[in-house]
Amino acid sequence: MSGKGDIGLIGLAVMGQNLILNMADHGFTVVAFNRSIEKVHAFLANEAKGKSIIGAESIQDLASKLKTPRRVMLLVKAGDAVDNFINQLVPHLEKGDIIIDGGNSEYQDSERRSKDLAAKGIRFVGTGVSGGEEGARYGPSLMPGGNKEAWPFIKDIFQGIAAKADGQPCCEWVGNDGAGHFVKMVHNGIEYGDMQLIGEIYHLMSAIGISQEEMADTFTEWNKGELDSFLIEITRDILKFKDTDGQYLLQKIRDSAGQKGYRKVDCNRRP
Ligand code: 2AM
Repeated sequence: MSGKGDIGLIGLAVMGQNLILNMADHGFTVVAFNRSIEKVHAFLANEAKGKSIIGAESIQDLASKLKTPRRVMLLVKAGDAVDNFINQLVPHLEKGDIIIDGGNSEYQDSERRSKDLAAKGIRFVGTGVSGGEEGARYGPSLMPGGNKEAWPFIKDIFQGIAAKADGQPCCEWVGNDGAGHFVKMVHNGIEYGDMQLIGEIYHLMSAIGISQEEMADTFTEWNKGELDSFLIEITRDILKFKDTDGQYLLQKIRDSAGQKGYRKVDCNRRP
């Protein structure tokens, strides 16, 4: 493909791949790179085939294939991997170029990176991304913050690919330095509070002998009114879901969970 890329994206796990495909669907040319290069080749040969997506063989190659000011987005594991890629990128960037971290970084890390990079003339953006794999592919909620000088250069891409609510993009600049990841943390806190409430309601309903069928009916009703939301909706569907033997699946799932990315999620069926 001729012409330079609008944005580079590093990290071809499912979130990264889906964001790239979403950007390509919205008319942007994306340069893709990953630590294990075979993922770049596999992506180009499959999901990215025929789309405005270019592969890069190295960080230097990625930088050389981008329009300036360069925009490079990271979708890699939070922590050292982000710092490693930033360190590798900086020698190949120029003043005014933009590094965007779209991973689940701690906001204090984003504050540090924003300040360190500003001292080098590089504009840093730390952005919350919400909506999971489906959201990344067809419309995430985006919470960008960091060096505001970067915003005019990324606004079209970000608001273009974001989910729309009543025609408005679910994406606005949220503030300086670590603000994007801070807002994402608060967003997650609200979500986990909501999940806790749903868990306690399920526990209470079970304790007073309400059948699973009646619970599903109650959640169905709740989802039609003021409580209409994704979490109430999926709880309704989970309550209704039956295994191949006709029994409710929920009762067969062990009541324990681990943390994604650190420990395998432990919600296997009971033996
Ligand atoms: P990989 O495919 O080479 O493992 C999610 O795990 C994404 O983060 C993947 O693209 C993965 O690259 C990348 N990643 C995880 N840890 C990394 C590290 N220490 N350095 C670079 N990339 C890393």
